[in-house]
Amino acid sequence: MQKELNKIAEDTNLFLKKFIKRQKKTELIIPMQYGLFSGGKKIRSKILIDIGSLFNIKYGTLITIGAAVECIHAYSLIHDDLPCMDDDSIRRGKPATHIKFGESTAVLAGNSLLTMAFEILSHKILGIPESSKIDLINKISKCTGHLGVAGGQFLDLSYEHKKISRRKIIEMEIKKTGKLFSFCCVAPLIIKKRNKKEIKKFENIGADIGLLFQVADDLIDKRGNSFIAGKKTGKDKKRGKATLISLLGEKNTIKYANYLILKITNKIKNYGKSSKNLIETLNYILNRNK
Ligand code: GRG
Repeated sequence: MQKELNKIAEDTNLFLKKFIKRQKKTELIIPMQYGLFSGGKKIRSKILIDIGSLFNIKYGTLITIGAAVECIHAYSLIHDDLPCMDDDSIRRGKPATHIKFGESTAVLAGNSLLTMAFEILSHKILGIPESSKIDLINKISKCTGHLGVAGGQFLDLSYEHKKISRRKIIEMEIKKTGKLFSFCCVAPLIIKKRNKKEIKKFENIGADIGLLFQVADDLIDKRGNSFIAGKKTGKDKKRGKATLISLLGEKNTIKYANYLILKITNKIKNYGKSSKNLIETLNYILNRNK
């Protein structure tokens, strides 16, 4: 699994470096590159490739779409670390972007990475029909805006130090973390112009992957090693974050995570033997330590 992730990271970074090289240089490029190339598992791209292989989408096309997703992901991490958000100084084992370059530069580098994602998806190098590009851009916009990642982050911040129900925590985590995974799960179906019902099914799979990912992230925060994780741990309790672990306890949350893996497995097992790649990725997500 690590070897595959390294290969995806290498190919994605190569694509992004070439893409950026073609552009006119500005001073914002340096902090943008810092946020993009400071590491990162590229797990969202891996999910995209796992699902894309079920629908026979070319690897190069998936790497390009994944690069756009990684731009949005890097942007969300830069902004997440800002003092007005989760106020973190270390990310991926290095000073957070605002620590290295200052707050205003970090905000603008983040904004520029967001728009670069749309630039990549609308570019001719994507190699898919224009109508599919529009559908992809429409979907990723919905997944990242107030109905998705930004909306989820708003809920996450507003739930601090409050008693929040399981239903509301799940809704918040699906938006904050799940929506970008949902995009990765439906992008191949959008390209193949599959029907709405099947797209909805894969959107829900993405939401469950997001929940699983967030449970693992919360476990790392609770019991992980900050050196290995590359970020401060033990922060959720201090900030009074509403998490499934704080509500259900560690044991029940791990049970819930295994239930999510089973639920996703049952939904994808009829898609041929490549579906085992996705199941392997899900187990990696739950058992990761960074
Ligand atoms: C609209 C995209 C967008 C952002 C603005 C700041 C913000 C609103 C949202 C924050 C969303 C966020 C950081 C959710 C947490 C998701 C999460 C657990 C991220 C860690 O992902 P990894 O472990 O990171 O894949 P690496 O470093 O491996 O890339």
